[in-house]
Amino acid sequence: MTQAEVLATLRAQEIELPSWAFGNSGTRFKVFPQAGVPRDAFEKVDDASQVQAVTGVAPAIALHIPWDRVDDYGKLASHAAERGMRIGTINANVFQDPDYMLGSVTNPDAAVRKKAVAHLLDCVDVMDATGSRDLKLWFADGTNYPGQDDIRARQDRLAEALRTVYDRLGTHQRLVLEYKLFEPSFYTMDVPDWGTSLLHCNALGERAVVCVDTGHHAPGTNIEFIVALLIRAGKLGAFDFNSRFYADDDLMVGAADPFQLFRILNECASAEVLTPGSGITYMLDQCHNIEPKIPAQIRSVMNVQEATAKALLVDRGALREAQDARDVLGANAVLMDAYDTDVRPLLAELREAQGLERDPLGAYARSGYAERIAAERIGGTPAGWGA
Ligand code: PSV
Ligand code: MN
Repeated sequence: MTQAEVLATLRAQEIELPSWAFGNSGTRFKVFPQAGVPRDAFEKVDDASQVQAVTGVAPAIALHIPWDRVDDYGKLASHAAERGMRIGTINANVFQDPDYMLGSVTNPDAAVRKKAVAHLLDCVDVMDATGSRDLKLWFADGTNYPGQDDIRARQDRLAEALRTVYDRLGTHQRLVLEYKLFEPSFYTMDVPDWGTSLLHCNALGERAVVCVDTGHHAPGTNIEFIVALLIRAGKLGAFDFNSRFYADDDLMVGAADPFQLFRILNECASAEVLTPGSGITYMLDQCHNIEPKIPAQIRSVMNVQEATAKALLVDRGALREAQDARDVLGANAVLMDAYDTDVRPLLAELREAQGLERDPLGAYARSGYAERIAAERIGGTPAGWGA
């Protein structure tokens, strides 16, 4: 790939921001509130637009319903457009209502299942109003004790609910099914892994695709292998990027293991699926509990960009040659050469060429936005994920 092609791909890449990253969040021990936190989805869009303003590659914000419930979603979409943003993925939330203690769409009680499916269908209505393409489904559903419920029956209930939702989608819309190894259910999750997600997506049809949340695997899992398989099957729909040290830590992407992020993006670069035409949504799914939220999102976007730039710099010709020559060390060296490249000057040049400042974090700090929202956003209820 020539330098011009590398820059063009980096320019075209889009990284979607999660609305919930801008609200207050924490652990089950404590939420430490921050000054200037948005009170509603409109203010979350405002904050997200600051990330876009200094990076130029983050033009979409994902919503979580009902955390981001508003009376008029069309108005929210216009508000976003006025700020150079669009509404991206709609994330359904069927894990915070007391009725869902034993599951939502897999609950043994048909009335609870019906309520959960109704919410998912409401989310498709939201997509119609915002122009969103993707409905992202993550289910906390599962069991805590062996024998608690019938594993196969739960899969049947899940399949039935997914079918109802899939059939409601418009022809341009997609169902994106996320998996998670454990938590909050500890014995079985109903969608614990990529295989389960893929089985359901394959049964549903072409517009059902898998979401890989990087924090949702056992330690040591080779995530890039999963990514390669899903790309090969045409079933990788989205990433939820974040970092984990221990469980689903939701820390900034690239903070815990930048080399893993590079290896994942290397699979995407080698398959040439880094840009929006690929149908893969590159999204962050993070919470900033102790760090300032807007700079943390900027840092995360930069981390994805840096790993992407390194992946694009892999000399594919030299790699193929080394692989064909059975040159184990040579092939590995080609990859490591790219990873060891300092791409920060290249990205600074890219920004300059786009009319942006070379240093996004500095640009944000100098904008005075943080001080302004801290002074202006007084009163109201700061947004948080504990809706
Ligand atoms: C669940 O852990 C998850 O990764 C899902 O994507 C949720 O929608 C998101 O976190 C936000 O809590
Ligand atoms: Mn996620």
